[in-house]
Amino acid sequence: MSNSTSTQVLALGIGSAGARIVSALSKETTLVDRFAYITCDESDLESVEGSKVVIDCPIDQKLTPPMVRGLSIPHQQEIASLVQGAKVVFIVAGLGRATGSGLAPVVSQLASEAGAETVSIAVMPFRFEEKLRFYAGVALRRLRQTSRGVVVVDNDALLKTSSGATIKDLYDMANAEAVKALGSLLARQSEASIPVGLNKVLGTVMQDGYSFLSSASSGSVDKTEEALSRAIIGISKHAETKEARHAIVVLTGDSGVSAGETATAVKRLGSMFGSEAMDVEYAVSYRGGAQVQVSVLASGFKGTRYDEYDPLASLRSIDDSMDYSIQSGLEGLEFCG
Ligand SMILES: Nc1nc2c(ncn2[C@@H]2O[C@H](COP(=O)(O)OP(=O)(O)O)[C@@H](O)[C@H]2O)c(=O)[nH]1
Ligand SMILES: [Mg+2]
Repeated sequence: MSNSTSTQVLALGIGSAGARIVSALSKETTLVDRFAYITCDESDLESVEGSKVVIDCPIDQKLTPPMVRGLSIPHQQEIASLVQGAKVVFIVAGLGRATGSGLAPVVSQLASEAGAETVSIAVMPFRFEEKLRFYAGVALRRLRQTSRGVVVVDNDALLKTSSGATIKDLYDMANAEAVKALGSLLARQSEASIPVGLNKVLGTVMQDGYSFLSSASSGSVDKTEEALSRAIIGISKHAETKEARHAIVVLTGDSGVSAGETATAVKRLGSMFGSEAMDVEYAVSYRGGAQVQVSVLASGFKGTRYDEYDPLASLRSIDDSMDYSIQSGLEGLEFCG
């Protein structure tokens, strides 16, 4: 990697999930230079540091993604100045509710127009959130149109267990896993890691189709093997694994992660995906514990099973421009921003 110091990398959290994940990521040592947040709800940003844009939203109505997009119009200049100067913008949002689904595609478009390479990281709804699937599917498709790369993260795959947990526990658990995976992928060079570097991450995700990021940990005898296969199973639930063309595998453990284990993981990846021609990069971080966490970022998937969430996806004739809606009676808010 030759130009890491001159590259301005921005991570932008959108909505409640996006803000929490990016804020947690900001506490890790990574290649991200700058952190920023956009949301409708000030309480998302209480303990968050960095640039912030809060969209004025009515609190007495159930918001929808098109409403939030409409309400964001007066803030477009502010949003554009957040992304100003960034060469690479990672947009992180949970999809399925109003803010992330509504704003992530707009922000990704603004960032792309400002000249940044834009990669969106889409956190998809839990299985129990069936009602959120429609908006999540629509937003994912829009992100694909407005970003150079889209990385799909499945909320269910981030959980080790859900029995007896509160929603806050689920979010905390999922965020810890997501941040560990993103942090290891975007790790800086240090004594405790052999990072993969920004160029390879971007080269992997800036491809046609979708990328998936999945991770799993194991402490068993065959921990690398077991974690690796669980991470791949996480992807196989939502995509056709044999479509994978590029992959990065990151092993995070203690100083006992051996070269042999790493080599085995790299060698076996192609056959586990059923895609022998896949090109594989790897990285190792020795800052973990006795368990091994394996993160797999794979790209080249032509579609995802989330497309089934979006009944419009199959109707090619439909007008596909982004809809902005402004509630009647709310037009005045446009000028309060
Ligand atoms: N992993 C994770 N998912 C979250 C978190 N908060 C919300 N979600 C999920 O993200 C999706 C969108 O929710 P949320 O971010 O609250 O909506 P928004 O604020 O309107 O964008 C839903 O599927 C939530 O279950 C979080 O902190 N971590
Ligand atoms: Mg919210």
